[in-house]
Amino acid sequence: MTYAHVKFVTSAAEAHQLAPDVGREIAFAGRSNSGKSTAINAITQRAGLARVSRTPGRTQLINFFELAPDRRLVDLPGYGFAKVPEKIRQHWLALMEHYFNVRESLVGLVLIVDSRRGLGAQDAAMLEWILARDRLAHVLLTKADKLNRSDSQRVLRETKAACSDTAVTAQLFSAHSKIGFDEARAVMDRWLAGA
Ligand SMILES: Nc1nc2c(ncn2[C@@H]2O[C@H](COP(=O)(O)OP(=O)(O)OP(=O)(O)O)[C@@H](O)[C@H]2O)c(=O)[nH]1
Ligand SMILES: [Mg+2]
Repeated sequence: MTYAHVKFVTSAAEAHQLAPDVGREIAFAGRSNSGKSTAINAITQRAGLARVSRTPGRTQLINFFELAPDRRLVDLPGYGFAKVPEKIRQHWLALMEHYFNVRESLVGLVLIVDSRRGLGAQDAAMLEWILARDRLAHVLLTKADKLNRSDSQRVLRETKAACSDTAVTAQLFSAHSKIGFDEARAVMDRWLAGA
């Protein structure tokens, strides 16, 4: 799969605005500020494709990007930001539930986890959600440049151990230090291959 021709398709704030549900797509989910948009930009080598925010919780839209005809990446709105008003939190929950329940083209979830935090309760709930729907999941432990080697290896080990009775895989990633791009693309290529 080549990522060079990626382009923005559409943003959805409401359930009826999702891109057509055809082909295969991979969703990126994670806490606010975990580095979802940055990871999409890094993997596709397109700075500024997905908007990177300094204000956590800013992306409240589902953003669709097309890699090739019927092959998409999806940037989901982040969770876990304490200052989000209850009304927005409820809207987020309803939109995510709808997306995961109806989306037939969804093949797998790339779960973005800040390596300094490790897997949290909401991340684990997200993995359970996706596994219950028989989809694949891969964890990117982002901002690995912020940890030394032994700490990053420990987080990777702990994450793998936490997922050991599932098919969930995990790796270290850093957009800033260009760590893990090829490994992430290899997983995504496998998921996107096929009819
Ligand atoms: N050091 C370092 N910082 C990173 C890395 N990836 C992302 N960041 C920083 O983390 C912050 C959040 O990145 P985003 O990509 O906007 O995170 P997000 O998960 O899309 O955030 P929301 O859309 O608000 O949920 C930004 O200030 C990024 O520059 C990385 O690999 N290393
Ligand atoms: Mg974002």
